[in-house]
Amino acid sequence: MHALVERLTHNARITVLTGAGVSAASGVPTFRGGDGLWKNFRPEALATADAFGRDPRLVWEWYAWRRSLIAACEPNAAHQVLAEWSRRFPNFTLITQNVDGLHEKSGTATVLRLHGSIWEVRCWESCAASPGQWRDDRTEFEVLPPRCPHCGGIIRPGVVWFGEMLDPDVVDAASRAADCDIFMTVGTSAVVYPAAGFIDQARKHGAFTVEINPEATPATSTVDLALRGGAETILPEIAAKIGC
Ligand code: BV8
Repeated sequence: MHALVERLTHNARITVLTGAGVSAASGVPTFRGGDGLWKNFRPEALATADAFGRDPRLVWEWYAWRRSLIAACEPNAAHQVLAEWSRRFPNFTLITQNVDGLHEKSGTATVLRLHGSIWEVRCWESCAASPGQWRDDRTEFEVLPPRCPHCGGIIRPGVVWFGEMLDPDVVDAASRAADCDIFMTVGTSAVVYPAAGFIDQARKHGAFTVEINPEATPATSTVDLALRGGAETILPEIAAKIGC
């Protein structure tokens, strides 16, 4: 831990990549943890355009379930420390795979959302009248799948599904942020790409790489420091040692 603390200086370029584990202590189910299953469907089976095309009602039931669950969750100590660091460190970047919006809710200045937001939607037909993507905070829906207010067709969640391209501007910004002094990967199983690839990019840039996770991942053997435990415990410990 000391090797990390001594490097967390005011002007250090610090980049943090987060996954579902950072929201676990808030009560948000992770993807691959035992709690990630919904009606025995593996998330990967539902989070695809094919699954939506086949049965948009089923996929929307899953997203409505997740929305109602996430709406009742509050940011935890891990989110709060990262929000504080986003204010204190001038060269701080947060990259997240999470679509739950808890980093934003905890006041994190800038969040690079690799996989979109569960609180945004867009028209499945991409009708001309509809804006690209728009905010939609509903947790209750009169009808499923919900309708596009512009064309009467159906809308889809504003997330990036498996097999779909990520927003190239967000990927570019994340790649630039991987060129940093300290790169921390927090609460991710490091199996989904291109997200997991940023850990290696940072290492190749010579960053001091750190993993925070109660379990080992494919990234564990590649990082300079692996801290075993919950993000909601370890991040406040680090914050206490650096005084912020
Ligand atoms: C694409 C949004 C290109 C939806 C998500 C290279 C190699 C292999 C495969 C691929 C590759 N490149 C592309 C692929 C295919 C695929 C992929 O990576 N597949 C994997 C499964 C092998 N990638 C894609 O499809 C991506 N698109 O590549 O497009 C392309 C090119 C041409 C043409 C078309 C396309 C799109 C990927 C994005 C998919 N969308 N989410 C939604 O949320 O509904 S991914 C989703 O799953 C999450 O966003 C997240 O990214 C991932 C889950 O991972 P984690 O967040 O890490 O969560 P997980 O549950 O797995 O782990 C939790 C961890 O936390 C555990 O390690 C646990 O120990 C730890 N933990 C638990 N408690 C705590 C904790 N840690 C700390 N504190 C705690 N308290």
